[in-house]
Amino acid sequence: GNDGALDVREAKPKVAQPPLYTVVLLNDDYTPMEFVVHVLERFFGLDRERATQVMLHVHTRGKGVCGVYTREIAETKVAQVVQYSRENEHPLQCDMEVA
Ligand code: TYC
Repeated sequence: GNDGALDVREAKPKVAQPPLYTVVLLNDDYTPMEFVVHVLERFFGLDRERATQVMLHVHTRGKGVCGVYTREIAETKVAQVVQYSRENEHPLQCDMEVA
């Protein structure tokens, strides 16, 4: 402190970090594996190898991470996956959690 004056020597950057959200897929007994792989490629930009890994993780463990995003992007991804799945008559569930 130098008597309340702005002191660049003590100024630390304080940049607000937006809260992040993990978008997850949930397993079910009916959605075809190939459809889940396609969703992971189409909406989350995964290549086929990584999409297959994530799909198999969800299939065996019940839940898996698609990606981590700010709130508005995560909300959009969830809505897109749910709409696309219903259009194709699959019960696939997608949700978001605070990261
Ligand atoms: N369990 C599904 C099946 O056996 C495959 C599946 C994987 C479904 C991941 C949903 O999020 C999911 N056809």
